[in-house]
Order: sequence, then C-alpha cells, then structure tokens
Amino acid sequence: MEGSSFFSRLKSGLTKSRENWAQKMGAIFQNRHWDEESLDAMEENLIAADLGPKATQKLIDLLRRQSPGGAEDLAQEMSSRLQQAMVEVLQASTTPPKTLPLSVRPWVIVFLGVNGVGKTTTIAKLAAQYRSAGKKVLLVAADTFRAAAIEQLEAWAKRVGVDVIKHRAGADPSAVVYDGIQAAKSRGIDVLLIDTAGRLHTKVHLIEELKKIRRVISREQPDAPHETLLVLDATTGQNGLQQARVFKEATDISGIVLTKLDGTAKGGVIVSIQEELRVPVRYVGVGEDVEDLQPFDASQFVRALFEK
Ligand SMILES: Nc1nc2c(ncn2[C@@H]2O[C@H](COP(=O)(O)OP(=O)(O)O)[C@@H](O)[C@H]2O)c(=O)[nH]1
Ligand SMILES: [Mg+2]
Repeated sequence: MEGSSFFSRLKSGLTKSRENWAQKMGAIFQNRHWDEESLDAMEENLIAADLGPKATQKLIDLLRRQSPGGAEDLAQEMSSRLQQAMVEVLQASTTPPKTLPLSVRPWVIVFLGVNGVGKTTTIAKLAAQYRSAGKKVLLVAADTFRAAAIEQLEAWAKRVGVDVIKHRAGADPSAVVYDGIQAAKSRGIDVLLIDTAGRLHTKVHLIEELKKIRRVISREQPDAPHETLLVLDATTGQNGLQQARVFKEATDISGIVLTKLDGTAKGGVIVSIQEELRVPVRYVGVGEDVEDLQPFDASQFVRALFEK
C-alpha cells in the first residue's frame, strides 16, 4: 500500500468535510482581526463542525494564548495554527494501531458496535489487507442474531479468500468464538477477526454477552483479545458518542474504528470522539474499497481536512 495514493484516498474520502470546513473557516477571517470576536466565531463553527464542546474549548484555549503578531495573511496564519492545535489535541490521545509485525499468534481482534455501523465490512477490508501482507487470516461469525449477518460475512470471506468459522443463526456467540480460537490454533492462523452482534436492547444483556465472549477468549488464550475495536458510524455524529459510552461501560475498548467518513461533512467528529472517550481511533473508513480502511494518523487526517 503506497503512501501517496493512500493519502489521496483519505483526501477524497474527506471531500465533504473539507468543503464544509473551508467554507466555515473562510468566512470567519474575512475582514476580521485576531480578537475575541473572531475566536467566538471560530468556537461556534468548531461546535457546528461536530468537534464537541470539550475539544473545542481546548482548541480555543490553545489559540487564545497565541497572538499572530503582524501576520500578513491572517486567514492563512489562523488556519495553520488551528491545524497545529488539532493535531496536538488528536495526538494527545492517539497510539498507533498494533499492526504488523504481530508478536503473538493468533492475534485476536474483537469488533463491537451497533447494527449497520460497518463491522462486517471493516473486518473484510482488514482481512484483505492482512492477507495481502502475507498473513493467514480467519474470521469468526459471532453475530449469530440474524442469518443474513452470517451470510454476509461468508460472502465477504469468499471474495477476500479467507475462511469463516460459523454456527447456525441463533447459536451462542461464545460457542462460535470458542471454535474459532481452536481452529485458529490448529491451523496456525496469524490473525483472528471476530464479528459480533452489537444489539443494545438491554445494557445488562450486552454486558453479559460481551463478558462471556471475553471470558472464553482469555481462557483459551490468556493474553487475548489483543484488540477490542468499537466501530462507529461517522454519519451519526454525536449519537455515535452516546453508543460508545454504553459500550465503554460494558467492556474494555482498546480502540475505535470510525467508518463512513466519506458520507459526512462532519469529519470533525473524530476530534470529539477521542477527546470525550479517551480511546484512540485506530482506523478510519473513507469508502467502500478495501484500501479505504486506513490506520488513523492525526497529522495526515488534519492535513487532508485542510489542504486545498
Ligand atoms: N461509504 C462507506 N460505506 C461504508 C463504510 N464502511 C461500511 N460501509 C457500509 O455500511 C453498510 C453497513 O455495513 P456492515 O458492515 O454490514 O455493518 P455491520 O452491521 O456493523 O456489520 C454497508 O452497506 C457498507 O458497505 C465506509 O467507510 N464508507
Ligand atoms: Mg455485520
């Protein structure tokens, strides 16, 4: 996966957000000075761009401490300072995804999230990426709630060229997970990707099910799961945050996958997600292709949002 084409995909996926952003920020500095009034206007726009109150306050505080002096192009100066501040805020809670080389085998990743956020698609994309990096990948269909969910994972697996461990619809997810781990061990699998059903009809039920899955995994492999990734749909904006809080209460989340950034003008929500949850974003989804799932890199992301 070559770096520059990766970046252009990210940029093209963030087109709506970038245009929205440029329009908002451009308007602020026309005929304005660097003063409380322009900072207030910026604060309003950051909130409107879904950065959330906490992150916005942090950014405004960072900016308030700096005076641009006699900058010739005030808009440009303010924009580059805002860029720097955003990278700073994002990096403060970022750790790079634990990708290759993986130290243990099988490397176990559990995917959580409510229906429709993009879990299965993300698993397929990641499976394809690991596979093209020469890793042996196995999928586990632990979303047993609907038959269609199992079939969808199977269809993806076929396209990507990996196997799936599955049971019948309605089966106990933990039993599928158990079989998945056994199969991974006996087949010398490098990466085991576990798809779950993230239905939230009661929190107690969710907690119980996630606990059970976790218990089975760590009983079979004491250091696992190595990652528990919560998948969130960027187009749901602040609602995604609410879902995330419920999952975070239910279980340990090691990272976030933010999908469908290509479908929203509010890509800035990534800042509020990290800031509010204090859980690092590991991957971003910016389209339907396999290459449209990318490890999250704060400075690249911010550059893609600002760059014309
Ligand atoms: N545009 C876009 N669509 C996505 C992305 N990720 C997932 N999707 C779509 O979101 C829909 C739901 O995805 P799915 O993987 O079935 O969600 P699940 O219910 O969480 O397993 C599908 O139509 C996917 O193609 C993304 O990054 N960009
Ligand atoms: Mg699914």
